[in-house]
Amino acid sequence: MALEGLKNKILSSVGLLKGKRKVDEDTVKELSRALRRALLEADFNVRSTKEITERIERSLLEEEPRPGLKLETHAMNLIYSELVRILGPPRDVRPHNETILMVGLYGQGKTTTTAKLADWWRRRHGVKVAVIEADVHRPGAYAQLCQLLEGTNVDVYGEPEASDAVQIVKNGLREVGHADIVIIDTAGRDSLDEELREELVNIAEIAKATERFLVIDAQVGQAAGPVAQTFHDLVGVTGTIVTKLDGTARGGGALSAVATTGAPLIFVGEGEQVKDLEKFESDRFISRLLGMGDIKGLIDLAPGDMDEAEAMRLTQRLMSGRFTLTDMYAQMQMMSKIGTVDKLMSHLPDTMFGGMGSMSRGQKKQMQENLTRFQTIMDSMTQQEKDEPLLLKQSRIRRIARGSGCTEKDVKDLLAQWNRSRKMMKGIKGDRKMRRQMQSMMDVDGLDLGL
Ligand SMILES: Nc1nc2c(ncn2[C@@H]2O[C@H](COP(=O)(O)OP(=O)(O)OP(=O)(O)O)[C@@H](O)[C@H]2O)c(=O)[nH]1
Ligand SMILES: [Mg+2]
Repeated sequence: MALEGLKNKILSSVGLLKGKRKVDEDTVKELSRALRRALLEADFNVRSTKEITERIERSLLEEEPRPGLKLETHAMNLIYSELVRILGPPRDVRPHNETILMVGLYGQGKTTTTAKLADWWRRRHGVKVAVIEADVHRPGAYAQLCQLLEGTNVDVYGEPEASDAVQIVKNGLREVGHADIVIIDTAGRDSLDEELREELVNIAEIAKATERFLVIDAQVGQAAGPVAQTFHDLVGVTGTIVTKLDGTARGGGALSAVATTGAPLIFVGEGEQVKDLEKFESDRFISRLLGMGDIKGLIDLAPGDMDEAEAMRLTQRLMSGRFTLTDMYAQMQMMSKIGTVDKLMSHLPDTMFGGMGSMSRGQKKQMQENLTRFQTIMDSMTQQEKDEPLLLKQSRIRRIARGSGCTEKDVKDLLAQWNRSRKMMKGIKGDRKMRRQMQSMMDVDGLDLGL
């Protein structure tokens, strides 16, 4: 995957500083060359690549790292800041007088994102939102949009039997054009299809769209740059939305798209549900991209009844090597409340938990099921038993199994998992590389876990 490639190459360029106490010009030049290659290969355009690498070179040579900070971490932080800078601060879209045209290739998530955006503005700003379904090529597009927006108070305009998209947009604007925000969903297109291109250009002209959002699947990778260019040439893209960031891909393509069009990332899609939309924040995105993990994101994902301090306390405890069943319970509770394991994993550094980030779908589903069962079992335990699981003898195991409606084997499985997790946590504590990674992650986020 393009993005994995980018991350690994950035890491290996930074690796050139390994073991060094002072920067020297030759190493910095070499690092800069490696970085330049990595960015170009990831479809960054030449101009922004040059800018990024020159600035990093200069900072490395001129800035002293903070005392105690390894040169590698220092360089990583510089790269991180540069990438954040290139992606720019988030841009706000006014919640009134906007007509937004959604464009993108087949199956990228245009229709889903149209519904997500409509619902987002409706909920967040309480304004009147309408959507127009102008996709006459995908069967059932109108029904799909209606279904996604059921019960949201968003007006949906469509003519499922009609075949002239431009006419639909005209009619639609007449019917629902008075809304504060009008979003127009268009047909997915292939860059080679002349007829669809013409249709899109005509729609853009009729709609006088104030924004043209390019929807791009996080998995697109290398191809994103040229795709973005094609759409940019057709309609002039003003904003980028990356979808499917909840999957394993981490959105490298988005960077290329943004670098190509200069149209900032505005939202990211993180699931199939209408509510799975997040406003884009460059710092968070880049730290995930670089596999630095995202403690801040993790805290934000934590359920409402768990405040930031509590989430930090738990993280700190997990890192400290003390790890009772109660801790595992809290951790699981947090995980299951947060929602899918997928979502959680994408916020953790890659190497954490032995590379769990690369679990198969089946394994993840299994983990989700285990969580539910383990919670039931732990609900049947006394506090003391949860604090000191080693106390659990056969008779107690039998009692707990009966109390929770599970088998004795289930209870033993839970204890075995605790034992494994405990060892893993100890491992993390003892693993200097892991600790360093946690440390650098904290540096980036400006947090101190006291590791
Ligand atoms: N996991 C995940 N799935 C998504 C996301 N966004 C969209 N999808 C799914 O991707 C598939 C395609 O989404 P659509 O919204 O139909 O895509 P489209 O671009 O409108 O597709 P066409 O109209 O065929 O061009 C659907 O199964 C969606 O549920 C996302 O952020 N995460
Ligand atoms: Mg669609």
